[in-house]
Amino acid sequence: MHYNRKLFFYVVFLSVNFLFAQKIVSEEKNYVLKIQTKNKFERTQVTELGLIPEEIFEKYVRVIASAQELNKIKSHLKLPFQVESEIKIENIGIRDFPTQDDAYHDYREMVLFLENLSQQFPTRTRLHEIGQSLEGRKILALHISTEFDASQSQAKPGIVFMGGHHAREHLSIEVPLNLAHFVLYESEKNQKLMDVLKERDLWIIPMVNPDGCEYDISPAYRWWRKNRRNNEDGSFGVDLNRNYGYEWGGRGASDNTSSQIYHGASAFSEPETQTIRDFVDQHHNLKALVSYHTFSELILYPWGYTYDSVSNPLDLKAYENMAFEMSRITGYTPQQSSDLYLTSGDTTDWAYGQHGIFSFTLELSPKSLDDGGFYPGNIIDRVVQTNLQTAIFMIEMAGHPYTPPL
Ligand code: 0X9
Ligand code: ZN
Repeated sequence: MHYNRKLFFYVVFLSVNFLFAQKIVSEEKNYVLKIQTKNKFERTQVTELGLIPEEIFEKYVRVIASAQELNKIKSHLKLPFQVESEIKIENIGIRDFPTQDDAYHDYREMVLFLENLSQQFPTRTRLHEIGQSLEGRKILALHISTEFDASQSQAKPGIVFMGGHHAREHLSIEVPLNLAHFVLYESEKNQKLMDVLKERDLWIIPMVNPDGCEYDISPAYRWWRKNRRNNEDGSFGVDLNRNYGYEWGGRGASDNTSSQIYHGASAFSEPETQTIRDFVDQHHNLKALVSYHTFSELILYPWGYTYDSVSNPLDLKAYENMAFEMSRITGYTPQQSSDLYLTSGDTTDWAYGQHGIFSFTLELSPKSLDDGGFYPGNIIDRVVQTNLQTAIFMIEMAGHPYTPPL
């Protein structure tokens, strides 16, 4: 809460169109660039430079670029955009989460949290290791149900909440973790919630990318996004949210190994996405999926790989209704993913395209980089509070996605 985001930034220089800079930047530093773009088509062109428009405004986007990416842009002869400013991001040399962010769970704390919770509720939960990351960390799924025999639990509509695809998006882990805690404790005293849960099969996978999440916080925040695949050309990491196997390798993903949106050597090349694929493939009752990310306060639904809307009009209406209701609760903006920019190989396109599961990407708080971006300080309680009701709404909707509640 006492965190001062300005610690992270200092302005290095301002310029227009990069006429300035032949000086080559080095080291493991990151930069915030402001790139003039007017619409989703131009924003997709930004992704073709291998960059992600993290923040979208009417006339420009802001992206985070590594020193290497910055050098590449500078050597680009004919950039289609004006690049306006450059802010260098300073790392702070602290191990683990810094004191002001103690409330966030690192990998070990996340494991303990889930183990404790499942011990507190032995009849209502099972904790599963559904796979392992590249570096051998467990990918855990907490099953909250009244039945644990697959034939019985899978007779009920299922929903899965996931977090931590992207390493630096730590708040996306806190929301599903706290959601698990909340529904278990709250339903003990709230009969209405208990009645809803009895009719659903609920799964929580809070940290899909444990290697990246650990790497991002040690020895200091690194603004890391991908997993920790050694690409064996000096670069590391695959963007797990470009590695799913639906329209894999299309626009909005990069085949450049050092890009932040590198899609991997093939669809599902990564153990982390294989784990989610296998989990979803094996749970035929899943009707809804929520993948938490940060930041920008958005509610996104397929498609991401094309500007076209989903073709089934009933599905489209259901998506719009659910997104609208979630936006009413949270104040977040509902839109089709590709209204932002194209992405291919993300979780939600695959889950919907392959399995027909109603799938949403929730970009949590804050709204902007100026409010702290990926490292907003301890806003966990507020963001969890805002998102509990949306999550419970989605748990309810998993049973009747085409019929809004009265
Ligand atoms: O680019 C992503 O993977 C997601 N945003 S994030 O800043 N968390 O990385 C958004 C995925 C949704 N798809 C599209 N915007 N097309
Ligand atoms: Zn993300």
